[in-house]
Amino acid sequence: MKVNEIMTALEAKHPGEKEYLQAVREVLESIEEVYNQHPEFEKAKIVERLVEPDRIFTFRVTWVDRNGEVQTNLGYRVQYNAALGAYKGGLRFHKAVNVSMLKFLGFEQIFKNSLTNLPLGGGKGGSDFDPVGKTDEEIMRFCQAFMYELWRNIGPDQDSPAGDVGVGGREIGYLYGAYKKLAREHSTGALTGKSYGWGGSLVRPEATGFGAIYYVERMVKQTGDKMEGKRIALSGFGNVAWGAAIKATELGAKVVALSGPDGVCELPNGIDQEMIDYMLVMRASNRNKVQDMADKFPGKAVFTPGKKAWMVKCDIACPCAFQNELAEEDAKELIANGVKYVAEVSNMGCQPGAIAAFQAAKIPFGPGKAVNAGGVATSGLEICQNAGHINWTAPEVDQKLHKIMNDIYDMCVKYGTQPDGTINYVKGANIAGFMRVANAMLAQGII
Ligand code: 2IT
Repeated sequence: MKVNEIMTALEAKHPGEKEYLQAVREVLESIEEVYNQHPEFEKAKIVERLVEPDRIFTFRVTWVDRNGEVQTNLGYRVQYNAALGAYKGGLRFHKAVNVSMLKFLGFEQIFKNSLTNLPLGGGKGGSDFDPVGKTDEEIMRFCQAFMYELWRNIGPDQDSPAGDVGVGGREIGYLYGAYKKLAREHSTGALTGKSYGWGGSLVRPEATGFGAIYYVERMVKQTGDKMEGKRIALSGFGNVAWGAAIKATELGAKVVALSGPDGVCELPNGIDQEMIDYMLVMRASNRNKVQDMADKFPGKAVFTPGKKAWMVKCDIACPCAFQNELAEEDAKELIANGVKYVAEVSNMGCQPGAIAAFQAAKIPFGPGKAVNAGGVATSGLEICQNAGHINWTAPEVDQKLHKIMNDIYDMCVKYGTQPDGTINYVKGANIAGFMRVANAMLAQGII
């Protein structure tokens, strides 16, 4: 396999699909050396097969807004790779959603799901529906209209969507209600991120953030350092940042920044329980403004419009919002301000130039597909509970999540340790994730 040749062919075949091409390039560059040591991979054309989704559904979603106006959006589901299990991955509702974005997310999901060591294939879906400013009724009507189309293509042994940006517990509730009515069965494993009481798992809401901080804790300990007293900057204020804020605070770190599309809130004394709870209120309001935190807690949160979380002095930086949200110039600013560790919690949250800058400065950098895998891992645990008609306690789920994150971290170290002793977590995660999928594809034949 020669990365440049494959990329040139892919660019010709998928012109303009920037995010998808970016995600593929990163993986191929990481695995090139190992891949070329396995002629059986080359013979079975594993990479050529892996970069193309098994199938993509695109569908029209028509619904009626609060003014009685008919609205039409596009809905998608990318079923990427099922070598390890039924397709699994979130649904993203955001105005910028398109096929390229969902292909990049679906591609990343294959490797992330593989890292969890659970039987999960890779998929992703969503819509260009913009939840910002929508009423609860509008969200419900949209979710129902979306499920009119999607329901035939999902199920616990087929494809099991979950939440992502713009899709949380409320949306999963409306989506599941519609699914159940259309499918005429209570097939709980068809969606994850459900509420506790009707198939949801305890700790699933917190899991992405908790898992990320478990991974960060290992990165910190690896250097002989500790979490206590570390200043941590988080971008976003949604579900992922919320879980990360809880766990980081519990481990003695200080959350010094949260951000939104409108600017940053600096938290000079860290975050307290009341503020953590308020993050959920902010998310449910659909206003998408982090300034609301400063308005609610004057003095404890200081808002600056237009400023990014990366301009705040910190020891640990964790992008938790959106892809490519941390650019090379942000990385340079963080490095100049003394950042010690960077962990991507959002999928592909850092631009390639930013990752290169951190690695050149020898700052440990954890890639999204490993750092944020606790979310989908706990979705896998939710499916296990659904299949067995059981509910694990919160400590039981948390313990399993913690073990999965530790195992992922160990695999990243195993495959990512370089001859000079440094750890390239990006390479480690990509190789570890790839090997499991590639071996499954080999065993299952040319299909
Ligand atoms: O990016 C992700 O891993 C998710 N949005 C969660 C996927 C899942 O199926 O829980």
